[in-house]
Amino acid sequence: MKSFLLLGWLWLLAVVAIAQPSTVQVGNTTVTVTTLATQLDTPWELLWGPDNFLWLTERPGRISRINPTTGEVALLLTVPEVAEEGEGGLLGMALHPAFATSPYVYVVYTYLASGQIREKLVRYTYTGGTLNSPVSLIAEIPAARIHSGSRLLFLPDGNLLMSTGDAADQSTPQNTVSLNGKTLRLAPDGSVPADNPQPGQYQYTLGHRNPQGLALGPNGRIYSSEHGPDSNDEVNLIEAGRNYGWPTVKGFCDEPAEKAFCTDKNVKEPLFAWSPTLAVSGLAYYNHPAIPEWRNSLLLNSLKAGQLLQLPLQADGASLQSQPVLIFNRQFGRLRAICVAPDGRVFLGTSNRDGSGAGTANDDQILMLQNKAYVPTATTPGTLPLAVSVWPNPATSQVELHLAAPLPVAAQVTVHDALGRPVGHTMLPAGQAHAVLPLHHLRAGWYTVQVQSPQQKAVVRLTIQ
Ligand SMILES: [Ca+2]
Ligand SMILES: [Ca+2]
Repeated sequence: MKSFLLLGWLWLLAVVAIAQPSTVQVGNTTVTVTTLATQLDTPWELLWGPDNFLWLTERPGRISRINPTTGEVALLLTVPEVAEEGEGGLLGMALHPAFATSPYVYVVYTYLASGQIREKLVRYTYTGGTLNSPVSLIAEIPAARIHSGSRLLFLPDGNLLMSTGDAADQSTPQNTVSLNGKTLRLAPDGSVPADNPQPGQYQYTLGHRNPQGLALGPNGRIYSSEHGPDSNDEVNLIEAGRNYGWPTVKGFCDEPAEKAFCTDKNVKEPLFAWSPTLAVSGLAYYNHPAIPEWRNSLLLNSLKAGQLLQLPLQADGASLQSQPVLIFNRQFGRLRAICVAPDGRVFLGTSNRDGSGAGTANDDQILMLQNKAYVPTATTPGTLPLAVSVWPNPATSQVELHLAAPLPVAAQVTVHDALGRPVGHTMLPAGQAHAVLPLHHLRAGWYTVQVQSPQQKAVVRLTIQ
């Protein structure tokens, strides 16, 4: 009876601890951590969708949308073929960048073929609130209970990156015929882009062990995290055609046996390496004014160490500016999934039910990090709403912008893509209420057009076909 009561109290304390937001101090900024969703199982990928919902994979095979305000989790599909063997299961996910007109959802998972663990990349179509018409783009990739990767990331050029692990076979990463231990680059239809480093091959980089994070930075820079063996977890800058060393090289080219290989194979050294290892995982790029201390930084989760780290980048993004900065240290257990919302909030997924963690009644959880004191420009007191329309909408090669009345001062017109990145800019002169914006350089998809003067602002949604 006593132990029952004690357990009851512990449970209550755990719920209270979860329900109340905690804070972490980041320089001058107080970041509030709130639990958005609970009782998930090993969230693996977390994305901010163009529908302003979070998109989630859970390793047993579920794909869901999460309302970022209420935390309601709406299941879209349980992928029937997923085999959650060891560290495998449903892993990375990416949404087509022109989702409004090409509503494709890409997922990578492990499955069983004749009793063997394999990995495949599958494209679903999002229609009618569910996922239909699976098309297998790359299948029969050797996999294992460990080291199967795998993250997906769309590049600014419209192609898709997929990272793969060595599948516990160290002969694969340096074998250019094998799809394992690589970063693969493919067109959205699964074909090999004509400008890949090796003609006719998916291979974009080689020499990887077990990639667990993939993120896009400014100027198209690509960052990846991967697990080392007993030492040398790495964060790498991914460059076309480069060799990342595994299994001959661990971390930097600093041992005699590594140096000759590094010279011979033009090995790209990591931006940073951790020994002992942390089990680095989800990786994201942050550059929002909401948490100014994190601007131009990578945010990196870790499983074993349970840490969230900030990796400040140099202005050109090619190296780190300083040592990693510790943000969380085991407060939430194992951390894996991460994404940054266009409004500067950060969402994290715990990974306490992945077989290596303890797990509480609320695990796994989605955590929301935000600076509640941040006031975005759009609602700054004194900024008045502006009446703006765009025509046609959807548009193709250009769009006409109309203000209800001309402004006494010049206004900035900025087009942002679905992820909040500026992709076009023009100036609307004082006294003018009409402008034509060229769109031919933009891909089909969802965008916003922002018009801003010192006192007034408007944001309208634009679809490009
Ligand atoms: Ca390496
Ligand atoms: Ca080394």
